Amino acid sequence: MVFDIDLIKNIYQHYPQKIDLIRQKIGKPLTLTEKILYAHLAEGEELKAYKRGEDYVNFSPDRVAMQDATAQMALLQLMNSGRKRVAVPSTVHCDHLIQAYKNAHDDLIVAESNNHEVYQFLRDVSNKYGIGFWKPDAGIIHQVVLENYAFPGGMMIGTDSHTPNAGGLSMIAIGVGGADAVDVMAGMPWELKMPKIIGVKLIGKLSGWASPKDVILKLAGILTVKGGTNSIIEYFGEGTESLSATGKATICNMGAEVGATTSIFPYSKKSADYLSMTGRREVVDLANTLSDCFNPDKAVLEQPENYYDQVIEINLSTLEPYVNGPFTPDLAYPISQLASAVKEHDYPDNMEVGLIGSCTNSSYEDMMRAASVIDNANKLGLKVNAKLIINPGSEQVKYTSKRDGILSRFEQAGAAIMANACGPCIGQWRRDDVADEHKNSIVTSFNRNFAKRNDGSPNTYAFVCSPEIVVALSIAGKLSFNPLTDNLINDKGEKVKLPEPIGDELPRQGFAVDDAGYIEPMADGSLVEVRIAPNSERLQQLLPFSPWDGKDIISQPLLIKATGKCTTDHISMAGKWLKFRGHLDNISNNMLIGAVNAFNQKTNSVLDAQTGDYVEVPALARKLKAQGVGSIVVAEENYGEGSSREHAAMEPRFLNVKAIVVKSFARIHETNLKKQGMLALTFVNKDDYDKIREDDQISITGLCDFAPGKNLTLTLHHRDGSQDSFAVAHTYNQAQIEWFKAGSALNKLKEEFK
Ligand code: MIC
Ligand code: SF4
Repeated sequence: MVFDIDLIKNIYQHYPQKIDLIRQKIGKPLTLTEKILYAHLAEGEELKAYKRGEDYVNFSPDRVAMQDATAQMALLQLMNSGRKRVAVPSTVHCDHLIQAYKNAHDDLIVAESNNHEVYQFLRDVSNKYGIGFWKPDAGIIHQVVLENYAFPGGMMIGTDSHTPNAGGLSMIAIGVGGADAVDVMAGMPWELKMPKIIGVKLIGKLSGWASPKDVILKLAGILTVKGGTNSIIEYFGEGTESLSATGKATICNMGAEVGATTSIFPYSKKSADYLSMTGRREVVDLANTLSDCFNPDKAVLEQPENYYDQVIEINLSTLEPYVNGPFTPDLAYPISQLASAVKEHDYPDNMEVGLIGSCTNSSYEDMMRAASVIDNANKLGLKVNAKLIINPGSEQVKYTSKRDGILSRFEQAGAAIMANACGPCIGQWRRDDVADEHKNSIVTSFNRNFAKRNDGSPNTYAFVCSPEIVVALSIAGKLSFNPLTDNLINDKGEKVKLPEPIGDELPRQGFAVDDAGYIEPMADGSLVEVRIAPNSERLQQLLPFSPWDGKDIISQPLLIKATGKCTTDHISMAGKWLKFRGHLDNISNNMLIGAVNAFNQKTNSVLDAQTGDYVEVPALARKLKAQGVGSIVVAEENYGEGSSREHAAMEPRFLNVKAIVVKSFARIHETNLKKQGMLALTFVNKDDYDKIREDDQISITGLCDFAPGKNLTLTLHHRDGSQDSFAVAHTYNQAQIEWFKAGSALNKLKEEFK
C-alpha cells in the first residue's frame, strides 16, 4: 500500500477541536500556516503564541521523504542513531543519480549498472528500517510525493530543498538536511524557529501564455533570493481558487528560490479534484468536512495586514510570462522586456536547448500545455529550432501522457524523452554538443540556474520559465522572442503568430500506470544485513565527529575568503560529484571548489601561507588537517543558498574547518552546520569582512561561555603583527550549543538511546 488512509484518519480525527483550542490559546484569528504548525506541536510543547522569527519550537511531522543523493548520508546517520525502525512513515526516491544522455531506456540501464551499489544500499536500509522505496525511474521525489502522500493539513520534512512542493496540496512541507530527517525518523521532535508569515494575495485569473510558474518567477524578482528567509509564504485570495493543484505545487516548489521555509496554498475544489484523480477519494471525503481547518480564518482574509508579517498582491489577470536568469533565479524579466535585456547584457540570443522537466514543472498539465504549442507550430508550418529534452515528473505522468498522445508530439518534434528523474536539472546531463568555452543560452522549466548547474559549463547561460515558454523559445530558436507579440516565418515564408497554449489540468480519462515503481519494505527487516564494502569509492561508514575540546579557537589560518554568491553548488558541487554522496572522504575533494577567492577572483585557488603557493581549497584543508591545524572559512551574504545537501556542512567539518563566518546564512544550511557540530557565525558589523587579509591567523574566543544570544569575539592576527578584533554573532539556542559540544547532533542523539 502506498499511502495509509488510517494514518490520515488518525491525524484528522480531532483536527477541528485542536484548531479551536489553538485559536483560544493564541487569542486571535489564525492563518493557515499557524493552524497546521500549531496542530503539529510536539508532545510536551506548550500551546501558546510563539514569537515569529525568534522562538525555537519543537514539532512532530507526519512523514519524511528522502531522495537518493541526500538519503545516503541521512541513512548512514540513521544507522548510527541506535534506532531499529523508523518512527514515522518515510520514503526513499531514486531520482538524482540517473544521467540524461540518450533516452530513458538506455540511460536507465547505465544508471542501474553505475549506481548498483548505492541503490542496493538504499534498498537494504529501507527494508531494514521500514522505509518505502521508489526505484529508479519511478519519478522525481516531489512529484511522487504530490501524487501519493501529500494531504491537506499534514506536515512533512524532506531531505531536499524543494520539499515545499507539497504545499500545493495544503501541506506544510519543509526541506531539511539528513540529520534533521534522522531526528524525525528516530521519533524525536523536530526543531524549527517559528517562521514569519508572508501573505501573498492572488487576485484575478490566469489566461493566455501566463502560467502558475510566472507567479513565482515574478515573486522571486520582488523578494530576491533572500527575501523569504525564515518565512513561510502563504497564498490567499480568490486567485488561489482557479489554480490547479499541480500549478500551486509549482509555485510552492520555487519558494525555495527566495529562501522561504516553505509555501502553502489553502484547500480548494482543485485540490479535491487532484486528490480524487490520484486515487485518494477517501482523503477528499474527509478533507471536505474540514475545509475550514485548511483555510485561513475569515478575519485574516478581511484584514490580512494585521495577521501576516508582510503582504504582497499579485494580479493573475495582468500577469505576464517571465523568464528569469541567467545564473540566479531572482533576475526576473517579464517577457516583454527580455529582448532588450538580451541586447543590453549581451546574453547569447541563440537558444540552443529547451529543457522541460524537474520537480517544478513536469505535471500532466505542464506536458499538455507545452505539447499544444508544438501542435500549433506544426499546423502553422513551423519547426522547432533548438534541441528539446523532456524529463517527465513521474512514471504515472509519463504513462498517461504517452497514452494520450502527448509524448509522441514531443518525439515528432525531435525531442529526446529521458527518464522520470532530475537529469539536467542537477547536472546529470551528458551534453556533448558544445565545448565548455562556447557561450550559449539554454531555457528550462526548472527552478535553479546557478552557474555550471546544468551542464557544468560556466559559459552556459540558463534561464528558467514555464514549459510552454520553453517550447515557444525553442521554436523560435531565439531567447529574445516574445510569443505574445512577435511573428515567426513559416515554411512557406509567411508571417505567423503562435496561438496561446491550452491543456487539461487533469487527464480526461484519468491517470494510468502499469508499474508506478514502489516497493513496500519488509514487515520485519531486522535480519537484513546492510553491507558497505570497505574499499568502496561510493559508500563509507560514518565515523562520529569528535566532541569540542573545551578550548577557544586560537590562531587558525584563513582557508578561503569567498566573494559574491556562495551557494551549496559552490560549496559542494553536484553533477559528477553526486556519485560520492555516500562517501564523506571522497566527496570532500569538492569542498568549496566553486567559491570565488576574494583575493584573486579565482575559483579553487587559495594561498597556502606556509609556502606562498596557490593551491586547491580541499588540498590546503587536507594538508592543514594532517598537521593537526584547523582553518576558517569566510564569505558574504546568504551563504549556503540553494540545496539541503548536508555535505556542504559535513565536508568542512570533516576537513577540520573550525568556523564559517559570513555576512548571512541560508536557513537550511545554517541548521546543517549546527547539526554537524560546526560553528556558524555572522559578522555583527558586515564591514568587518573587509578587514580579513589573505594570510591572517584567526582566533575565536568566548566559547567557554558559549550561550544563546551572547556574541563571540573574533581576532585577526595580521602578518605585520597588527590585530583587529570584533564581535561575531550566532543563533545557537541551548540545545544547539549542546550539539556543538557533543561534536554533532547525532552524537547527542545517540546519548538518548544509550
Ligand atoms: C537541488 O536541486 O539542488 C537538489 C539536488 O535537489 C538538492 C539536494 C541535493 O543536493 O541532493 C536540494 O535542492 O536540496
Ligand atoms: Fe531534482 Fe532538480 Fe527538483 Fe532538485 S530541483 S529535486 S535536482 S528536479
